[in-house]
Amino acid sequence: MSQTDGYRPWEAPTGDEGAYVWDSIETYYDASGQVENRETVYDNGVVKNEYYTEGARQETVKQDLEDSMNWDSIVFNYDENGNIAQATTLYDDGSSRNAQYEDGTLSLVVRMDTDDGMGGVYDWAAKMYAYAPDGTLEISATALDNGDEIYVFFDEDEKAARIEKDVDGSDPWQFQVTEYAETGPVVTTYDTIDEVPDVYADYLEPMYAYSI
Ligand SMILES: [Ca+2]
Ligand SMILES: [Ca+2]
Ligand SMILES: [Ca+2]
Repeated sequence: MSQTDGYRPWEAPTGDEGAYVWDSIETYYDASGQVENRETVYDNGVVKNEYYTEGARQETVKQDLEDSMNWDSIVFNYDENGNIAQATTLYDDGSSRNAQYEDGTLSLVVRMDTDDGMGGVYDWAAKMYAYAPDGTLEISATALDNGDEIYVFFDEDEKAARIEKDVDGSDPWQFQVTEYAETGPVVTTYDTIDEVPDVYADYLEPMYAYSI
């Protein structure tokens, strides 16, 4: 998330109504004069509240009060250096996205489908994306509504392997491993996790273990 959707108070123009996307900015200070809370109201009805403790940014909450965005709220949390540590989005369709960061770099994203007891909005229940320290996608995992799980391993952003775990018993194997070799995909099936090569098996944990 960039800061281009908002302007700092000292950037606030005067006598230039309507030229900026925000409607009002109010800043509150603690007894020692440090910023405690800043509330920005945008023209589209989005309200952003930034909270500070002893001058350090703690949390930012954005709310889509006039329903002009496809989400309802986004909450950002920060680490001790002021870098973004976590961002949680609740979408209008009831699904959610939680992004976790290490030293300000995206490390993990967990998407959860709407929990309405009827399968939700999508044909999956949860998705996970794990990123390498350099920011490239390493593994994605999807838990389908039928229980089956699909893992995709990436190598420098290229799809390297796909593993399907049969949970609903519709397939004669438990694991189907597709490796994308230069000569074309190579498919191998396994009956138990013990037969799956360690390079993959080590990551085939129940994906909920990755979520917070
Ligand atoms: Ca909305
Ligand atoms: Ca679903
Ligand atoms: Ca299946």
